[in-house]
Amino acid sequence: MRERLSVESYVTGILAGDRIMLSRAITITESRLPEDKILAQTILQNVIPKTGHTIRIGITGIPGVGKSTFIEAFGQYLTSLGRRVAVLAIDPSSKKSGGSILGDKTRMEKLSNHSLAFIRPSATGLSLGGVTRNTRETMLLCEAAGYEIILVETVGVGQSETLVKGITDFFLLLMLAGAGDELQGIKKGIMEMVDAIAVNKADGTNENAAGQAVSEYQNAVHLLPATESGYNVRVIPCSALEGKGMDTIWQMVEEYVVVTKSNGFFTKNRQLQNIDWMHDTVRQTLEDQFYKNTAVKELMPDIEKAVRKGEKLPGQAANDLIALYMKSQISSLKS
Ligand SMILES: Nc1nc2c(ncn2[C@@H]2O[C@H](COP(=O)(O)OP(=O)(O)OP(=O)(O)O)[C@@H](O)[C@H]2O)c(=O)[nH]1
Ligand SMILES: [Mg+2]
Repeated sequence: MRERLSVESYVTGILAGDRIMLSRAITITESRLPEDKILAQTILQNVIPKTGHTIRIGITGIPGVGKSTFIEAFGQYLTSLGRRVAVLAIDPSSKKSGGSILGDKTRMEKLSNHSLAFIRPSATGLSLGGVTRNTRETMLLCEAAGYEIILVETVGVGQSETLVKGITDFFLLLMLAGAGDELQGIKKGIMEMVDAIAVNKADGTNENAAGQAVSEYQNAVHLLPATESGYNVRVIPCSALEGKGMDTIWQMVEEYVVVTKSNGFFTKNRQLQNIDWMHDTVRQTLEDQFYKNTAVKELMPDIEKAVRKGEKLPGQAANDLIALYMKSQISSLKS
């Protein structure tokens, strides 16, 4: 294990915008060692006052739609305005591949070398819940280090969209012209979750088709119920490859912030996200403790066997395990 520094060293380093200290602190939040968990919480506690004055943007869309290319282009646009940008990924599928954003660093070559940008590949080998917690903590550390715009790419399909939606302020869906609506998540209700839609690859011979798609999605968006945020979802074309539309998208984000800060939604949404974070942590912690419990681990093979054979109902088996866990907790308190 790498040697750990004092809490002060990390905190001072992060607040001074030291990228190495930031990276090392993120690594500590990713660690599963109990002493690292305590250290990570202490670091976070100390930097919390410096976080939050930021905009968190989630970016989603089917594989190949151009999310990474978009982040490279959008990130460069933002840094050209002098803004500091951090890029993170939610990647529950990275167990095998080792994190696809890592490979993406080549796709984000210019951005990753920019002094105003910080790109962090997602941790590997974590559970879905672990990835979310990690991204939340990484986000706060980046904010404390002075990154004012956080871009979160969803990697992998399914639950990651909901997870990213649950930790960001503004949710952008990238789409393609003529790729089949069902495939792109219209049926999955993603359109109801988004704050803006950008039809990507609006360049070359694809430009007309993209324009057509923009009108179609505009019509589709009008049919959706009014948004809770009070901001009207807009649909625009863009080309991540050519860097087109980046200014319009940033303008939309800024408008969104103005609207939702004045009607109170921005703050309310973040408050709810924090409540969710707390509940997630409770669930996660209890689950971890339960499965690490020695008595539970000892009984597990037998009880699984009984369930497999149909000798015990799953619910009953679960209750037995929980009762055993509680009993061992009580006796450990007494001793
Ligand atoms: N013509 C054109 N090609 C693009 C554009 N944006 C991305 N591409 C290309 O589309 C391919 C996929 O782009 P990525 O940025 O890797 O897409 P992604 O959504 O991050 O993909 P995953 O991370 O695998 O889900 C690459 O070959 C890009 O060069 C664009 O605006 N126009
Ligand atoms: Mg990508």
